[in-house]
Amino acid sequence: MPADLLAGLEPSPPAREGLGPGAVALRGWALALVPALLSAVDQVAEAAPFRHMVTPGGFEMSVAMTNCGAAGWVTDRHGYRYAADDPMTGRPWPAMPGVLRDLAQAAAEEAGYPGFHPDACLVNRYEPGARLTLHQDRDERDRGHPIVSVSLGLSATFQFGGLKRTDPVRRIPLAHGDVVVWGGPSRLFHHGILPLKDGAHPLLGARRLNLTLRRAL
Ligand code: MD3
Ligand code: FE
Repeated sequence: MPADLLAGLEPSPPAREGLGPGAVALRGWALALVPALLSAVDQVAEAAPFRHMVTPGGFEMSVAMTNCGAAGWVTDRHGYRYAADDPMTGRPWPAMPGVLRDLAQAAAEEAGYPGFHPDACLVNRYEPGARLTLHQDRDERDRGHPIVSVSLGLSATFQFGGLKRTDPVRRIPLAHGDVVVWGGPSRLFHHGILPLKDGAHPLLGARRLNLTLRRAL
């Protein structure tokens, strides 16, 4: 059957895909903005380089991180927290580029969370083997605000559990251009990223970037 006839019969992929209570995937939503997003990340990393932070337990994270916005997420031997200054440079984190702020606000609205104004963006950089063990995001002051995530580069397997660490975990692929809005009950669900598999993305090579836009303060 010709493709145009099939297109008339088959529903196009849904714009909004529910992943859990209050969690909405907008697949490919950031694709048109990729060049602007990548140059925004380059500009941020020039002022605040990617680095491997140390957990309170003394382990160096396999994911390299930087931040932009009024506050940035940091970890060291003293704990996890948001800080106004980059501990590596002693200067404030670079300002949040408008393209990030606007994308996050529009995605949150599309997912049913109008009036989202992020003040922090954590940028995670994965190379093959890098992973993020199951955790909750609970360092933000008001966890009633959603978090917007944007995935770029190599695909990763996201683990999505529940409120309890021992709740069953689903595996969900996150691909280049995918935007997910995590609000409601899902906002406090455990989640992680399995070790990144080797590969070559046409734009990013053997890398994955994940941007999370947050209301931290
Ligand atoms: C569900 N980042 O930075 S993005 C993190 O791909 C983090 O780098 C992962 O977990 C990454 O904290 C996952 C998807 C994501 C981000 C934040 C969440 C899912 C979330 C917060 C609450 C619930
Ligand atoms: Fe997280």
